[in-house]
Amino acid sequence: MADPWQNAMDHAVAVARKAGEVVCEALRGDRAVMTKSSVVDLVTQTDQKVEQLIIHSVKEKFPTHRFIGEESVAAGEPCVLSDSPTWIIDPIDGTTNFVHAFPFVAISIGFAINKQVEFGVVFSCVEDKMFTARRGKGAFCNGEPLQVSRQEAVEQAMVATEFGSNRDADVVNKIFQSLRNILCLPVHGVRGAGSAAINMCLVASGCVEAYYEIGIHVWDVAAASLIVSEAGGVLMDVEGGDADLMSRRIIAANSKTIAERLIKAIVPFSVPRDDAA
Ligand code: LIP
Repeated sequence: MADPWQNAMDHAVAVARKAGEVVCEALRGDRAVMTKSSVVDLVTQTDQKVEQLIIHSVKEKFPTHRFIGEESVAAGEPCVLSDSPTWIIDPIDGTTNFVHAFPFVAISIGFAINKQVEFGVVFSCVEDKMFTARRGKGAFCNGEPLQVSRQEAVEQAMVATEFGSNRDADVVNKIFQSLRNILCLPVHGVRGAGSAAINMCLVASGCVEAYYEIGIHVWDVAAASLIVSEAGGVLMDVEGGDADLMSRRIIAANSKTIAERLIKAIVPFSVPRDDAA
């Protein structure tokens, strides 16, 4: 039977590529910076322009579909994941990288029905890497199949994480306690690309065994969550149990063994959910 969402996925890939051209062009010019929830939570006109470009283009083809977009939510739109077909968009994942021309930025487009991600597209535009996954059909980078690492020994693992944009001293202490615990397991190394979506694609590609972060949003991880699971990885909450895309906490790993070992080392802290009223 023909895939009912193939058209939508092809459209997501095409619009992500177009958005990537806009982002790469903007990287060559001036980038005026504005702030959102804190002085280190950055946004630029390019984030807003690219989100509008994607939403307008999708609306023309799929007028009844819904959207959760990072910049639309920042502008006051509700962040609700219903059972209806919903496009979950981060126009620039890695905005701080973008501001500094640190070359890891991605356009992230996830598509969910009945709260389940059906396809995910992450375009790391400076690297020119198009990551895609369709539920049940595998994950790919520029058309090549992806497979997570088979390493099960945490002492030989590479772990990715980020510091996020919360500078509350108690939160920063907990982030450093987790890092200390993980470094002392020990692990081979800790890295961070500056973009949740790219970090998760690194898990899917087998370059790092795991990525975790508390404080991310549904638009950072929706598309990449399917890319990880279709590459054979697992998604969990940082305190164990199933991952919840709206909870703002995630661990994506090559295996349950690695995820559970890291969960024991992570010091959790609470953040308001994306769908908190
Ligand atoms: C970013 C995430 C990153 C996190 C940042 C921010 P944005 O997304 O990709 O993992 O540490 O605080 O949330 O804001 O660039 O789309």
